Amino acid sequence: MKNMNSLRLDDTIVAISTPIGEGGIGIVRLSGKDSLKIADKIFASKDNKKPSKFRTYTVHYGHIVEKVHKIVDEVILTVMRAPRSYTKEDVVEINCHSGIVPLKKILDLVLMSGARLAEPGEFTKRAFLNNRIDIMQAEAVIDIIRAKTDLSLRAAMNSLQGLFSKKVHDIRGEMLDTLARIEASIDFSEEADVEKKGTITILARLCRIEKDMEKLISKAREGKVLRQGIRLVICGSPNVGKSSLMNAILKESRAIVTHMPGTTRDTIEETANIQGIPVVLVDTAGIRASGHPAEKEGVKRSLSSVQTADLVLLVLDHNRKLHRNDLEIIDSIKGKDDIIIVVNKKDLKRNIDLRYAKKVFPESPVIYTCATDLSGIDKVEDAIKKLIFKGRVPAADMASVSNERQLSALRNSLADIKEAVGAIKNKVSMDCVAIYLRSSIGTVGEMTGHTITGEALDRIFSEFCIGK
Ligand SMILES: Nc1nc2c(ncn2[C@@H]2O[C@H](COP(=O)(O)OP(=O)(O)OP(=O)(O)O)[C@@H](O)[C@H]2O)c(=O)[nH]1
Ligand SMILES: [Mg+2]
Repeated sequence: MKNMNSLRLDDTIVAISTPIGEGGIGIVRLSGKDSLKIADKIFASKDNKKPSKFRTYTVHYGHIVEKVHKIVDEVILTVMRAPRSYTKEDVVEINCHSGIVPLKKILDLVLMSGARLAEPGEFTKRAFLNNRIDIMQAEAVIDIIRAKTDLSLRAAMNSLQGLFSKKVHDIRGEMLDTLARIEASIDFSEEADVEKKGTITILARLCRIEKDMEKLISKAREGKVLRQGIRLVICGSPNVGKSSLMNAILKESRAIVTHMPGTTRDTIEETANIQGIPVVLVDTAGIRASGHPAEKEGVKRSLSSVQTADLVLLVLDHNRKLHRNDLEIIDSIKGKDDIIIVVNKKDLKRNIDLRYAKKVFPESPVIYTCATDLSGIDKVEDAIKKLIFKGRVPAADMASVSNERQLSALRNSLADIKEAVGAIKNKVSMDCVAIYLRSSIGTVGEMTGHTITGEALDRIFSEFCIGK
């Protein structure tokens, strides 16, 4: 079995915790009950003191030695004793010279002295299994490592500090209380009057839980954006200025721009930081009927990337009447939610009539831009932010990150709460309400880690890098 070790806590793990390559320092990290004993075997200092005698959170200069006197590297060793360490176990960190040779050598020595190579994310997994952090905080650690913008980073830090998970725990607590009440009412309610009162209170509680969950889900959706970013596809007829807009938003000339229609033939992706939100911009080939096979393929790719977009910039030319190509594009993206209409080349004379586009997308903002002198680009950015957060820009200190797993657990859990509310309103038996509520509690438990399976844990931690 692949992850036989993954739930064991009785052995000592080790990994190189810094990226491999030529850098200033490299760190080899150990965690587990034998960490200090192993360090004793390989660390030598002038005063002959052994790491197992070091006080916690102290730093010591010395050498890593192989077979009594052969010096491997000059190091600084840090001891962090259980339970006040990253994993809640005894942790030893060896700061050595970076570079693959000394790092690998020290790692091998530690392995030969009785440690086991850590799996990716296993240090963080131990912090979870030893109850220092919950699963949402563990996931936040990945997010901190991968944060693409300042706002993403701050949000991930908030998650790590437990702001988001506290809300989820609170809701779960409410659910458990309510379940207890329901169970009591099933057992004891003899008198009709008492039963009716009890039902009203339970209904009120469930409705409050439902509201709280809805709020949390909208926050989680914003959190998912901060974590993963959104895909914004720029589409339109040839030559309207799509690539110029992409470059303007990126503030660099990434995509080739020429006066020839049909310049872009493949989709180009680049990540931008738009007011703190990581946005993957996708420039596409202008959509038109073409006989050229490369262009035809480009058009096909444009249409399919529009389907996977979170947000679409529909680019039109201020200087030109709506053309058959434009109309076809408008019809092909009909029904997508988040569309921003960008009327580019506003520096040129107005020939466009927007009535049709406005009729098809009555909710969409219309923004006039000139990609060549950058005017209006900031308005496009504002519109993107507004659409993503539905008008409510997340306050940096409130935002937290969340991922698809958390979001879908919240949604499933809410669905059960809604069933429970419906069951009470339809006077279905309390037993049935309890079943829905139990199921909902189980799903929330997957988020907090109360009812998570070993397999799900492995999936979460497999996202980590080695040594974290
Ligand atoms: N006057 C004016 N010209 C612009 C503006 N934006 C782009 N252009 C010019 O329009 C031409 C086409 O621009 P591109 O950005 O290549 O257009 P595109 O939509 O990517 O075109 P394809 O890749 O062929 O589909 C270039 O000559 C640009 O310099 C603008 O706002 N005003
Ligand atoms: Mg182009």
